[in-house]
Amino acid sequence: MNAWGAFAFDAAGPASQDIAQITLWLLIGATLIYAGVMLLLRHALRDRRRLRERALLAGAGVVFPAAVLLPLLLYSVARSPDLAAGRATDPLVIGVTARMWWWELRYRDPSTGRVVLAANELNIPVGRPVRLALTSDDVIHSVWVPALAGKVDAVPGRINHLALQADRPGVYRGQCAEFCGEQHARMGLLVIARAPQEFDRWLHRQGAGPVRRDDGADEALASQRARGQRAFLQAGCAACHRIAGLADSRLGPDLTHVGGRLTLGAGQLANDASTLRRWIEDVQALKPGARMPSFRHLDDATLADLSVYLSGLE
Ligand code: HEC
Ligand SMILES: [Cu+2]
Repeated sequence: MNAWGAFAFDAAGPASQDIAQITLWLLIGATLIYAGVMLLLRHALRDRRRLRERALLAGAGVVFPAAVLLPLLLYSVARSPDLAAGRATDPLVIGVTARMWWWELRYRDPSTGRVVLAANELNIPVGRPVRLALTSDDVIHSVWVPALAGKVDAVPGRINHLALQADRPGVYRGQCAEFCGEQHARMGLLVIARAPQEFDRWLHRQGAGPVRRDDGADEALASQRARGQRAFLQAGCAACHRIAGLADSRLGPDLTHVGGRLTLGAGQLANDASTLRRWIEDVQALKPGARMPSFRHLDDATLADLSVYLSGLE
């Protein structure tokens, strides 16, 4: 997990570079202020002389704010507008709806015009400006991907924008940055920056139905998957989840391509058949309070069928 970029000063895109620069200048300003205060303190302690009132008034009231605070204020105000909306005229717009405690993502596939749903892992093309259109379905959340951009709130009933761009391929760790309840700390967001053609292929694949992993002629596996699919419907998973062509609820993350994600539970667990099984069996132990019940009453065989079926959806 440490390979994920998550450090604000290791900026991987223009917005985070802007922020790193602003931070640097504010830090230099703050250091100057600190040094000035320490000099004054020394002066007061060592020489035991009081500053003359006039000097203090002129210095602290006029010279200091004009020379230090005003430039810093103007500088940071002048650079801020670009950060929210971005400079790009034709960004890739991605809808992001924050939920307790995961993210629903909406793309539009330009080749078909269709809306493509995804969850928790924000795939973007390298080098292209992206604009997130952020909202929330319950309480206020906030998106922060330190290596790529600043922080913007997701507020119910509003759409806020956040410009973000990755100049290097990679996986960047993001996080909900506004306290939103019990599992706020486990509301991660991964940004996966891919080469443009690879991104186009990814988007196209997400828009299509689930693709079963090619297992050749493994009939035992194929029938286990078929049992898993039936169990999905029988156990009531379809009440909350969408799998294209099978189930259509959006109370929980879209599972049409869940097997292709790196993680489960909004960045919490590496995704494989065994973590999937643990998740289904006892999500309340892994992410207490999550808006999904544990399925401890299912027998071992059913849990295995379900997890093999789901991890095969890529
Ligand atoms: C009452 C609604 C509800 C039901 C029923 C439900 N889930 Fe969920 N499920 C959710 C929610 C909400 C989440 C997101 C939890 C979180 O990360 O905070 C989730 C997350 C998941 C995830 C992780 C997805 C990801 O990308 O992180 C999987 C896998 C999953 N559910 C499978 C199932 C299966 C299999 C069943 C049936 C046995 C099921 N769910 C039944 C609501 C539900
Ligand atoms: Cu939160």
